[in-house]
Amino acid sequence: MRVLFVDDSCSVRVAFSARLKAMGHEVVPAADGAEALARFREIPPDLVFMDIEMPGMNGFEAVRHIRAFEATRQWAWTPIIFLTATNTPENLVAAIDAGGDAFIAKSVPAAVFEAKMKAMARIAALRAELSRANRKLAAQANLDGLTGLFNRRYMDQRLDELWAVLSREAAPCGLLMVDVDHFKRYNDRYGHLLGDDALRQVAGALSRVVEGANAEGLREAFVARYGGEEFSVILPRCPVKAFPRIAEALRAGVVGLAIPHESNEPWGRITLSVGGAYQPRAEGALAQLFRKADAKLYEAKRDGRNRVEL
Ligand code: GH3
Ligand code: MG
Ligand code: MG
Ligand code: MG
Ligand code: MG
Repeated sequence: MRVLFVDDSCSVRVAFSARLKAMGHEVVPAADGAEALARFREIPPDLVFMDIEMPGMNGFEAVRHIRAFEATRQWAWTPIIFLTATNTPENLVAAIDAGGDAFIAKSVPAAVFEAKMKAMARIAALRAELSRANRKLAAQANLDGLTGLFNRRYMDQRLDELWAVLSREAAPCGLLMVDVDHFKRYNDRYGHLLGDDALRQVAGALSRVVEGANAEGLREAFVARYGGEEFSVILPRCPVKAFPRIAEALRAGVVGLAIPHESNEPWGRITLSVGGAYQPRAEGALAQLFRKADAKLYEAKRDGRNRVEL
C-alpha cells in the first residue's frame, strides 16, 4: 500500500516509516495538516495515518479537509487511522466525527500494528478491484455490445453537451446517417450470425474512416450505432470541404470490404446509403439536423442505394 504518514515529530515519522517499509509498504511522510492535504491531493494514498496535535492545522481539521475533497469525487473514501499519544475517549469521538475510521495509540505493540495493517491491506485491495470494475462498467454502459461502437445512449448524451458548446461558438457541425442496404435480405439469405458479423465489419470500416478524419485534425468526430443496421457519424467543427469527402469515404470503405451480398443487386456485395446534413453554424434544435439527414438518407435509398445524398 501507499501510506501517507502524518506527524509533526520527526522521530515518530522515522520510526513508523521504517516499520511500514519493513512490511513492504510505500511511505509518504507529511509534517503537518497542510502538507498532509497537499500530499493527499497529489498521490492519492491507499491509507492515511494521522497525528492529532500538530502546529498549524491539526489532525482533525486536516481530515475534515480530506473528506471534503473526497466528497467531490464519486465513491472516494480513503481509510484514515488516527495515531496518537493521547488516546482519550474524547479524542476518539472527535476523530470519528472528523471522518476518521480507526484510532490507535502510538505505543501499540508491533504485532498489533502489523495485524491492523494486514486488515487495511485487505480492504485496500478490495477497493482497488471495485474501482477497476466500476470504471469498466461505466465504459461498457456507453458501448454497443455487438459492434463495440458508442451506443445510442452515449451519442444522445454526448451530442446534447456538444451541441450546446457548438451553438455558443457558432461552430460548424456535420451529421451523416448511414444505413446498410437491403440488410433484411442479407439476414434472410445468409442468416443472422453472418449478419451480425457483417455489422461488426461495417462498424470497423466506419470507425477507420472516422479515426482517419480525427487524425487529420477533426479530433472530436465519432461514430455510434444508432440502432439496428443504422449508424450515425457526428462531425463537430467539420470544415465544409471535408464533409462530402468523409461521407464518400464511408460509402467506399464499406464497398471495399467486399462482403458478398448476392441479393443486393446490382452490386453483389454489402453497400451503404448515406444521408447528410451540415450546418455551417450550430443553432436551433439538434433534432432538425437529424430530420434533414434522414430525409437525405431516404433520397439515397429511393435513388438506388449505395450512394451519398447531402
Ligand atoms: P433498406 O436498404 O431499405 O435499408 O433495407 P433493409 O432491409 O436494410 O431495411 P429494413 O429496415 O427493412 O431491415 C433492416 C434489417 O436489419 C432488419 C433486421 O433484421 C436487421 N438487423 C437489425 N439489427 C440487426 C442485428 O443486430 N443483427 C442482424 N443480423 N441483423 C440486424
Ligand atoms: Mg503531534
Ligand atoms: Mg434501416
Ligand atoms: Mg437498411
Ligand atoms: Mg429500411
